[in-house]
Amino acid sequence: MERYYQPEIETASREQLTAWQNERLVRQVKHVWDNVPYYRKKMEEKGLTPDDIRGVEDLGKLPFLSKADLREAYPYGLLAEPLKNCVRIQSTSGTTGKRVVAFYTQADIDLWEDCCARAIVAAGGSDEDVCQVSYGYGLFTGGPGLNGGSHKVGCLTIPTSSGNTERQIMFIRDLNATILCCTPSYAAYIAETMKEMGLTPDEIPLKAGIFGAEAWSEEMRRDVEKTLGIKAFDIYGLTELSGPGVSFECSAQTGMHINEDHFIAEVIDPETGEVLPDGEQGELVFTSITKQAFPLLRYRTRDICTLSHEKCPCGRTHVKMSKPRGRTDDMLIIRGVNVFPSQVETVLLNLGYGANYQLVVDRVNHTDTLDVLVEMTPEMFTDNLGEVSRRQKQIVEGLRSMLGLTAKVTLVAPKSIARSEGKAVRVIDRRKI
Ligand code: DLL
Repeated sequence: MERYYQPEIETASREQLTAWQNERLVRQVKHVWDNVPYYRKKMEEKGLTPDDIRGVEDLGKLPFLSKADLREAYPYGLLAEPLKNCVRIQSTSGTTGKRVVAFYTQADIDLWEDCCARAIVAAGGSDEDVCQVSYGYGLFTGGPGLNGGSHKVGCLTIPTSSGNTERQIMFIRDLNATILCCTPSYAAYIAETMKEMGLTPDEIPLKAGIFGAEAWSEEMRRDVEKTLGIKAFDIYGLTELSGPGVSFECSAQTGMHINEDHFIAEVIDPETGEVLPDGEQGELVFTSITKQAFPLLRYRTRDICTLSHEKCPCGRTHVKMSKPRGRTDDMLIIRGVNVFPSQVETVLLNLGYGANYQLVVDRVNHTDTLDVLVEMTPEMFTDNLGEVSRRQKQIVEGLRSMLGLTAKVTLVAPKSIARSEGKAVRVIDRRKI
């Protein structure tokens, strides 16, 4: 029997969802117009007033917001509530340029935690469960979001944060954690450490994992499901919209339900801005219709995926997004060919390697080069050069048929690529240095 955290919302009819979206969008546009001069100016430039937006069918008239707008408006330019109404900020890691700082009222935190609670219940969680939150706590939204969701569900929450992997395993075993929340790359690292400690999946009480914050392949899902003896669920979100829980996977594990009572999703052609139909791949754009302090209208995420309104066996009615392949800005263009790290991951896991790899891109004599560093598993580690060369050729072939590109492959010793406790660093692009 499928269980839901908020059944009346999660299984609402399409008519009901549209009615909520119409009413909330109109209210939100007015709230932004009245309180965010930055966005009001953008609307005025398009000759729009709030009266032009009467419902979801008018969404396409509104201007887009991009990361560049967030940088320009930093820190308070997109704030829609007086600071005295705000109770928290969260922030992105900001590897490029200025950080994004998002503001929350107590109501914003509540709706965010509800979204995370929906994800935990969809992964089979209840007040009988022990939920270990091994996402980082602090400015990153992963820890605080799932912590709040776990409380709402009534799970016993273990707020380990990330890092100290042996202690993570000790808590999982001693306190019988049944649900693990962390990035998929950290889940793989925890699984690897358990194996080194001589533990088998049936000696670990976990039954489910809620993994997100970075792109991960279906092959990686199968791998962590096997090595941890769990069912692994994807969860998606971004700081700009609240954090984890914008969408989450259900028992069907075929895409993530977007919480449409709070976020309206569109997929657009990143070049032209044209809205694409279901099934066509493009850039995901979100409009938050219930957030008070930091409401973003038509925010371009740069994440690439497709949408589907097909009926889901779990009974949830909210639209599903496919696993994002990665961001437009993670996409490498190598000798004119588009490459996503997740495609390389698929090839490697299918050949029996773990998810420990790195793409090094450079430019030599005006030509792009791709060197894929691949870690051998301890079982395949050998100093037999013939065997190493056979393996390298096999990977080169696999990459050629997946990417249509010849890459150099370097096999490296087990444990020589740094492990990640948060989001893994998969690409080193020397062309940019
Ligand atoms: O990563 C929020 C989060 C925390 C989501 C924990 C899930 C679990 P940011 O640090 O702002 O927020 O990064 C957001 O990460 O635009 C995507 O590119 C990527 N991302 C997040 N979840 C997924 C996922 C958090 N499930 C950015 N699959 C987003 C692929 C993901 N990419």
